[in-house]
Amino acid sequence: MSRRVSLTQYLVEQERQHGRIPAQLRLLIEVVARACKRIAISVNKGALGDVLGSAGSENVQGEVQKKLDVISNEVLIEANEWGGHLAAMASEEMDSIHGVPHRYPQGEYLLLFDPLDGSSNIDVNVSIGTIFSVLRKVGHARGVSEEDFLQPGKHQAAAGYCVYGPQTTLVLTVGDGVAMFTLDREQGSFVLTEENLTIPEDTQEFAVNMSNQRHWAPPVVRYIDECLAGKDGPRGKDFNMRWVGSMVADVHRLLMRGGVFLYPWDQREPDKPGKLRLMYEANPMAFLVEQAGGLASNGQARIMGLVPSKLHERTSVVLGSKNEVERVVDYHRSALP
Ligand code: P6P
Repeated sequence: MSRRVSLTQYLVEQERQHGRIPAQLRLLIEVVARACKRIAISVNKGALGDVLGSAGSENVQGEVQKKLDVISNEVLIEANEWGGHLAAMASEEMDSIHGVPHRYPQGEYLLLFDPLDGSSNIDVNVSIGTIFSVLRKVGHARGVSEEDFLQPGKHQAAAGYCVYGPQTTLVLTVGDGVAMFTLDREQGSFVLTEENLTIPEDTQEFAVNMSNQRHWAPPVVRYIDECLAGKDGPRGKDFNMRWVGSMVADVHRLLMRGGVFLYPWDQREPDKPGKLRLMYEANPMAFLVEQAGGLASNGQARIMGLVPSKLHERTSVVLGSKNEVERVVDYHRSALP
């Protein structure tokens, strides 16, 4: 079997051929990938290591932190502080940004992450993952503030996730398509297993938490009802449903075989635009999905066009196969007064 291309070789060749991965960004991606390998080791310990259960604390979202949430966050912080590629980091698990300590050189990038997405699945051995987004620090003033992070997703320099499932898989974009790397545990490195991932424009599979159905806005009720009506309904075809409860796992599936993922606004907390976080869940996934030929919307507007007003802002999410997302957006548009 021919030798597989490692993540390092892929990044070096991308830089040589396309000049899209400056040295600092290449280092950032390699450091994040190495951190994901360390997180995978902790995740894979399960009951054999002191890593399951609650950490006995809450995060800024008011959610109970799992031990692995805290461990994963610390792994990413420690791995990224010293390399000179970052100015600061932001995490779902931290109230405010984390500047690179002054004893280390400052870099030009900002790193945002959900260190372990899908925490409710940790203790029941269902796939979870790390999501990350990379922005450039605008301006050259020394020091960094939360305002430096408040950029629309279309300004991302890179985005990706690592899913800790039957395989440990890193999926990455730097704005030139989507590549997938699988962890070769014998070598201890990520190797290229898919390049130019493409999402089919049509699908017969949707992902949504159906238990929220009575709370949705009419356009989402209409879209899902038509999917459920199947071939005898207005869509003229049957649909399948999947809901893992880990965005990483649900998005990975639709990147691999098509599908549409929805976490829409609902009336339970009408002032909240949605459950998922814009900057370190929706934006990185939207970048990957768009780079794979799909669409990512909040129901009315392109997710990557949204200008955030605060770090932990939430959004409604509809993303995946182009023609399905367009249909959901059309239903929202035709429901307007
Ligand atoms: P629910 C995990 O907590 C998460 O943020 C996403 O990964 C996932 O898609 C969603 O929430 C699941 O939410 O309400 O179905 O538990």
